[in-house]
Amino acid sequence: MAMMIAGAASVTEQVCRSCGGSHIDTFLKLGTTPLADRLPSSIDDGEEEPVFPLSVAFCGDCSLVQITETVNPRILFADAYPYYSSFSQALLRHSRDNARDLIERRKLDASSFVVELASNDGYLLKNYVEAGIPVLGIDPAEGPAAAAEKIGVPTRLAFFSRELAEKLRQQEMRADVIHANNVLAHVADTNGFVAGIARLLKDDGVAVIEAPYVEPMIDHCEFDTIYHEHLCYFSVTALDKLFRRHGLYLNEIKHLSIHGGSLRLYVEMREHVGASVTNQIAHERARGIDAIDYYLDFSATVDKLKVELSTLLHRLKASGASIAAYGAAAKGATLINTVGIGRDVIDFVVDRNIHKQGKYMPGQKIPIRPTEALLEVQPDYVLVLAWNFLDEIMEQQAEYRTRGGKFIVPVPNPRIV
Ligand code: JHZ
Ligand code: ZN
Repeated sequence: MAMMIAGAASVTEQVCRSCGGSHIDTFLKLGTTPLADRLPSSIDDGEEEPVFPLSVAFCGDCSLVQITETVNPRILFADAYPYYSSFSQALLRHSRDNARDLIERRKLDASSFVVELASNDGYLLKNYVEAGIPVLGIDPAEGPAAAAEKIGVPTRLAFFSRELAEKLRQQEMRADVIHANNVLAHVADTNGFVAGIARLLKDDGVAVIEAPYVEPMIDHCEFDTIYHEHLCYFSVTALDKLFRRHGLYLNEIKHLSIHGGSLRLYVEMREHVGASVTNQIAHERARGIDAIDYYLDFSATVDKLKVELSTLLHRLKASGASIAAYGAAAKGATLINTVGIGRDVIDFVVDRNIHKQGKYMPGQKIPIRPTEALLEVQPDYVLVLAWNFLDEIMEQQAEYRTRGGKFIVPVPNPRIV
């Protein structure tokens, strides 16, 4: 099973990250790409950007979809990690509603304890702090963790693991609620992370976990959400097996529209599996999501999208149009590097995240500017790299559109809106 790597920059896994089985079949190869959240500070800093293979495989034993290369997490997350959750209003609303719902449903108060794994800049836990509920954030990325502390969210600068859970438990810390949003797919030691959750949870506690769902990723050709940070692409079938291995039960799921289609998982020590879970597992079986065949066309679909997008952009460019892009998202790095969209096509990328502005997109080295640049320059088209926040972006850029600007949405099929 996937264990990490003392000094190596990356390792190629030979067995499944979850079950350890050896029946893993690669069904998509995206070549080699640079790291999606490692933004160069200059066009030519004399330093070669490291690239790593990006291939996706299916485990015939436990159904888990996963990439085969594991990049050292210290390289991925600790060093100048630029992702801050709080730059999307939609995400902040989504997180506040989640916290309020749990406070009410679980009757949380000043005697409760809420932990978030990968708490980033405190975007979620701040809602509990405001309600007077004790919290602890755990996150290895220095910048976001410091931002969380600044707004009053106590944060431990660390990777969560089985060992850390053990330490916290020795200090009498056990959680009523453990949040883990968009992190389960990111950890190299999948089993250690889940075992840690089992150790830290109170007997009647609940882990509330969000992760992108593999079904919409395949059905809507969201191949750009594949990058080295995302080691796993979960189905309910694969998740159910993963949790059971550690004495945890996936009792309830909710479907969320965030990030192109995600799942919210309610995981507990006590088994009382609800219809939302059994129905979804039956659905996955009926659609074949638990078998390799479902994934076999994906590579051809991705190739078709790549050609269509590249053709569209080059046609617009040849007609004299100017094109910028919106969102220096990690998924944008996969898109531009696998399709081959460079500075000859895109003049600049805009992003609200001040930690990304002034830097460059990985690989293609397209400059990242503040969003105000769209009205200053008024490019004819804007390729939306953060298409998962399309509604929020369109609303915010109403003036750019009124002046005649148009958006290009890359997935599931390139289209102009
Ligand atoms: P965003 C993130 O991936 C981070 P990314 C992470 N890799 C993960 O697992 C997935 O989510 C699920 C900017 N923006 O969040 C902010 C604006 O400028 O879709 C971001 O830089 N203006 C851990 O990076 C980027 O766009 C806006 O109005 O692919 C969005 O990136 C909004 C809404 C966003 O995902
Ligand atoms: Zn497996």
